[in-house]
Amino acid sequence: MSEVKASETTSSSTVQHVDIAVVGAGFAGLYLLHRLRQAGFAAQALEAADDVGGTWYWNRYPGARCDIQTTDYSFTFDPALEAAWQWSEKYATQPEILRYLGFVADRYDLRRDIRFGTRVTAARWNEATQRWLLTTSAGPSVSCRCYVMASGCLSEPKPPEIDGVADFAGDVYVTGRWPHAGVDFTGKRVAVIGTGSSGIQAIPLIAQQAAHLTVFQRTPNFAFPAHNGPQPAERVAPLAQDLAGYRTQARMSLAGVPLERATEFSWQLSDAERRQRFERALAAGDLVAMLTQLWADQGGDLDGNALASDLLREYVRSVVKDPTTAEALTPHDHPFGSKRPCLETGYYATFNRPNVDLVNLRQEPIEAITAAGIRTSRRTVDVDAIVFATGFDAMTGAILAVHPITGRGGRSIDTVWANGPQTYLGLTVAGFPNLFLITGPGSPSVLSNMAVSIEQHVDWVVDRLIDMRAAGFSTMEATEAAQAGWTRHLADCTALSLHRLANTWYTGANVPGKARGVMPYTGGVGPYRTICDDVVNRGMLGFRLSGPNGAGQCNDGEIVRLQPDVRMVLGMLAELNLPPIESMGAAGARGFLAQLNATRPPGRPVGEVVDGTLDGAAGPLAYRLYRPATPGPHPIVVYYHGGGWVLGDAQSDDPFCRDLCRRSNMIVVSVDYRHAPEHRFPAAPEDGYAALRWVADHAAALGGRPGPLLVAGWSAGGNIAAVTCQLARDRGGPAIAGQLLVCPVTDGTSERPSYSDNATGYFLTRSLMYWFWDLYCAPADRSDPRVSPLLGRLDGLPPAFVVTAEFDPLRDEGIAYAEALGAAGVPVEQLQAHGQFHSSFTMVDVIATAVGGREKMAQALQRFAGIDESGALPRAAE
Ligand code: NA7
Repeated sequence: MSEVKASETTSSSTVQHVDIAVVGAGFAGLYLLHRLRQAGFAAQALEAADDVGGTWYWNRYPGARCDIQTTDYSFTFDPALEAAWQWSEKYATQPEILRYLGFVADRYDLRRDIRFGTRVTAARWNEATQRWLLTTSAGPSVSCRCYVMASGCLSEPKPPEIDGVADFAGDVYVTGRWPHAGVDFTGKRVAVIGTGSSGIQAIPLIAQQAAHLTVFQRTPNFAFPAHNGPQPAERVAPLAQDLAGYRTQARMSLAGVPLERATEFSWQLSDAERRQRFERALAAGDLVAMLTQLWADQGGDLDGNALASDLLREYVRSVVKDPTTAEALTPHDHPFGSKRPCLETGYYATFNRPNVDLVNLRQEPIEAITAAGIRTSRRTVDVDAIVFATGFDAMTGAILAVHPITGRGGRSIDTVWANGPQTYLGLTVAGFPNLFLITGPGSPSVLSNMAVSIEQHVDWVVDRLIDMRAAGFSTMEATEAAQAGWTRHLADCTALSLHRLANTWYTGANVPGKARGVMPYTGGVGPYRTICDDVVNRGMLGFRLSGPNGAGQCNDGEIVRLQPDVRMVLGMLAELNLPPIESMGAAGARGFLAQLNATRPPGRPVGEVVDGTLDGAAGPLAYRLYRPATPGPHPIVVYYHGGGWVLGDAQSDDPFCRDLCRRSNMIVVSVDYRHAPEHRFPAAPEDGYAALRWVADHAAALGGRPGPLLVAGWSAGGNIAAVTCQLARDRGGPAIAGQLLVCPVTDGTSERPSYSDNATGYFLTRSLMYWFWDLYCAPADRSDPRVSPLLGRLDGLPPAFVVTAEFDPLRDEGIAYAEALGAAGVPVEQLQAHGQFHSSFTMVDVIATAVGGREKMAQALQRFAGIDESGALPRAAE
C-alpha cells in the first residue's frame, strides 16, 4: 500500500485516489495526517470546516475551555513540540486551543493535505477493487484503501426537539455552532436552554453582559470550581522533571491523567477524613481528581458514591443563596460521575445575581417556542435571544451523519448499529474492511483525556497499516466473533460502573429514539491500551487480513474473556512472578497466604465478630462467628474455609464470611478443621461433621434461630461442606436446610476439560491441585465419598446452590456435582460464573464483578432458610 495521490476523471465524475482518507482535522485528524505522512502513505483529509480545529473550531461560545488540564490536554508524540508550546492557563480557552492546533498544523505543514469545506456524504466499500469510495459535498469523490473517521465524539449537535423554533422572532444560537464574530448580548433578554458543560461555561459570561438571563434547566449536573489560573506547580514540576515518565504514567492510568486512584474504601475512613479528602479535591479543581481520589468505592458502589454526591450537593447549597434555586440546581437523579460532571467558574454564584432566573423544567416543561420567547406549562418568558446549549448526538452522531456507510455485502452501518454501536475495540466494525474509527464507541474516548486516547488510537491504526504493508496484506477486518466478544467485555466493564444508571449522552438517552446503552469503554485507558497491544501480540487476534493473490490470515477469537477486574488481578499476580506455591512447602505456603491476605482490603463491618473454640473430632477447634447487626435470632450458616485441605483459617476467608453475613443477614460460623499434611484424610471431613454437630447443639447459645442449619464452603471447604451434608444424612443429623458450594472439589479426577483448559495462569493451577491432593490423601482414598462426594450416594441431600467459575480447574467437577445432585432428585441451582476464576468470590472488594454472584448466594441461603425477599420468616418457623 503505497501509491501517490492522484486524481482521475472518469466518465461520470472526478475521483481522487489515495491510500488513506481521513475525515476530520481536529486533534485526531491532524495527528493522523502527520503519522501517515511520516510512514509514507498518501493521505487526504477531508474537513467540513474552513480550517483545522475540529471541536475547537465549532465551539466558540463564551467561556468555552477544556476541562482537562492543559499539561495533559496536549499532544505528546513529539517532545520538541511540547517544548515549543507554552499554555497560558491551567484550562485554556477555546481561542488558545484553536491557536495551538493551528500551530501544530503549521509546524508539520499539514494543511496542504486537508480539503476544507468538504463533507463526506456517503461511503461505499467496493468488493471488486477492495477500496472505499467516498462521496463528498464538494470537489472530487475520494477512492481510498482505508477510510479513517476522525470525526469526533461530540461534533454533531442534536436538534433542539422543541416546537416552534422557526417561529421565534429573535436570534437563535447553538453553542456547538457559534458565530465566528462572537455575539454581543449587551442590553438583551437572553434564554439559555441546557445546563451541561457548555451551558455551565457560557451562563456566567452571558449573565455579565445580558440585561436579563433566564436559564432553562431540565437536569441539574454535578459541578464544582475549576479554580482556573496559572498551571499548578504540582502538575508542571513532575512534567518538567520527567516528561517521558509523566506521559507514560498518563497512558497507563485510568483516565489518561497521571493521578493515582484512591485505594481506601469509604467505610475505612471517618467522616472527618472523608471531608478532608473532599476539600482537597475541591481545592484542586480537577475532574479526574474528584472522580478518582476520594475513596475506592466512589465510582462503582452506590453507597460509596452517595457520600461523595452529598458533599457536592452541600457545596451547591453553600454558594447559592436562595434555597429554592439551590435545591433546583442540586442533582438527585444520578450518581456523581455517571453523567459527565462539569467544572464551573462562577456558575452557581451567577444565580445570586438579580438579573438571572432559573426555570426548573422538571416542574414546568417547555411547551413551545413562540415568536416572543419561550412558553412553559406555567409561564411565558419573552426574550430577544435563545442559546441552545442542548448538546450532541454523541459518539455515533458524526459517524452516522455520513449516510450511508455501506460495507461488505451492501450492508449499511446504521442497520448493523440499529440496536446500538457494535465495534471491535471501538476501532473497527465487522463487515467494514479497512474502516477505522478514532475514539469510536467501545473505546475509552469520552471517559478519558481525549488527547491521550486519540494518540493511542492513531498510533495503533498507523502501526497496523505499516505492519500490513510489510506483510503484503491490503485489508483488515474484525471478525464477528471478536466483535461479539468485545461487546460482552464492554458489558462486563459497564456492570462495574455507575454510568449505566443515568440518562446521559454516554448512553444515548439524550437523543429521542436513539438505542440505549453505555457507549464508551469504562474499563480505563491503561487496561484498554494493553488489550489493544495484546491483539497485536497474539497474532492480530480477531482480525481477518487479506492481500493480493489470495494471501490471507485469520486468527479468530475473543481478546478478553476474563472479567475486567479478574484480568487486572491476574495481571498483577503475573507481574509479581511468584514461585509456585507448591514449591514453598506447607509452612512456606501458609506464610505466603498470610502475607497475601495482609495486603487485601479488610472485610466490612458486621454486627459482631466472636472468636471461640468448639469440639472437633479429635480435640478443640477454633471458630469465628459473624453476627449481623440486625436483631436476632438469625439462621446459622456453618462455613468451611478453602485452602486445599492444607492452608487457610477463619482469617483467610474473613472478608467472604463478613460479606455472606451482611448479605444473607445470617450468623456465619467459620469453623476450622485439621489440615494436611500433619493430619491427612479423614481428619478434615470428620472435623467438619463434628463442628456441625457442635454448632447445632449450641445454636441457641450462639444466638441462632431454632431449626435446621445451613452449610457453606469454598474450594476444599466446599468439598467438606458437601461431604458434611452426606455424613449428616447418614449419621442421623443434624438437619441441614441447604448447602452452598462455591467452586468445590468434588472428586479426585483430573480428566475433565477444565483441568487442562485452566491448568495454568489462573492462580489455582493443576500442579497446585496435584500437590494438595498428594498431601491430603493416598490415591486409594480418593474413591471414598468423604474425599470425593461425587462418588457418594446423592439422594436425600439438602437443596444445593453450586457456584463454578469459568477459569477454574475445578469448574467441571463442580458442574458435574450439581448435575449429579439434580439427577438424584436434589433441588439444585447452579451459578456458572463467566469470566471468573477460582478466587473471584472470596476476593471481596477486589473482584467487584463477583458481587452479583455473592448476592445470588445470599439469596439462595435465604430461600433455603425459608426467608422471603422482605427478610421475614415464614409463619411456621417463627
Ligand atoms: P450536554 O452535556 O449534553 O448538555 C446538554 C444540556 O441540554 C443538558 O442539560 C440537557 O438536559 C439539556 N437539554 C437537551 N435537550 C433539551 C431539551 N430538548 N429541552 C431542555 N433541555 C435540553 O451537552 P454540552 O454541550 O453541555 O456538553 C457536551 C460535552 O462536551 C460535555 O459533557 C463535555 O464532555 C464536553 P438533560 O441533562 O438531557 O436533561
